[in-house]
Amino acid sequence: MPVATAVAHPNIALCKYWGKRDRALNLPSVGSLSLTLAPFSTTTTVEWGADFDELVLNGRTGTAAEASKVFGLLDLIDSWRPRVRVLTENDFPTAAGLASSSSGFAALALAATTAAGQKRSAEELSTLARRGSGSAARSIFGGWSEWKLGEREDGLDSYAFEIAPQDHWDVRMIVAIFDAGPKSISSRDGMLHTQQTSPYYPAWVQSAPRDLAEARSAIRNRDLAALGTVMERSALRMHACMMAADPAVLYWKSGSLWAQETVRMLRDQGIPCAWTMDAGPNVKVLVPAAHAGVVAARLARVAEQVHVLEPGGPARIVG
Ligand code: 2P0
Repeated sequence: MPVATAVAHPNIALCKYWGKRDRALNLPSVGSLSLTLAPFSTTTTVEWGADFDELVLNGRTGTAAEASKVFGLLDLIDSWRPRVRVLTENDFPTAAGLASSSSGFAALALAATTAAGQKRSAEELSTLARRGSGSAARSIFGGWSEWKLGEREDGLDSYAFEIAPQDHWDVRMIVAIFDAGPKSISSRDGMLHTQQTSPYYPAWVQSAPRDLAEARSAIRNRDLAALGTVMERSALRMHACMMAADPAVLYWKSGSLWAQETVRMLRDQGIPCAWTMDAGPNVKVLVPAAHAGVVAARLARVAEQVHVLEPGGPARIVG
């Protein structure tokens, strides 16, 4: 029976994806840009041919909603597929705003196509992973990647590409966890609700292209001050847009604000660093590797957990 195992790393967006122009094809309303991070990873094994469709996620049977997303993606790979067994493990908290769906669907797309005997290009894998979860399009690549908005109605030009490789810039992303539990509202529901009810949504969509252009250039120049300005602006605008939804989508907790203030204070003391936040209260801080220890120690005074992550490699087959 054909079996393949793939590993992928999660990514954290520096220019955020929030909102869809096509829900069925999972096409975004804005382009986005991210850093893929190690050592956090998802390892997924796909057995292409089993007695029944089975999803085991971190040692438990997947819920009906999880199974429908996973097997839905496998149907796109082969509509005449056999029954399939999927075993997937995250070595970090699931659904805590740490982008577990990004590594999860990237690993699934690669493991499943390999087990099915299909050879796909990185672009094709990214397009496929996007159908499972938007942010997964970016985790096919290591280092710094951008997910193109695309123009086509069929979405075939909406995939990610590498802006700069894993070893381009010696930075760290420090993840300060203030709540490792599942989020109050999923990204998928939160973004749909924001799109449908926030009066700021059109402004968010309009402002995104400039952020992307500035972030690309800051990454190429390894300019953390310039990148920091863009990443904080993108995160603040995304959250402002959510907060203006009706009712508000509010992921922040008191620790989130404390971490943001701490980053500003460290910057005033001459340490280059910048924060971002996703669909959860946890704060991620980008910092040159040489300053990571100081920043992590400061965040550890209040955060429940602090993880120091480094640029990771692309999704890959390991067995
Ligand atoms: C991002 N997030 O760019 C943004 C920022 C969260 C905040 O992508 O509906 O799980 O599966 O495409 O990719 C999280 O949303 O949403 C996300 P779907 P996804 O990383």
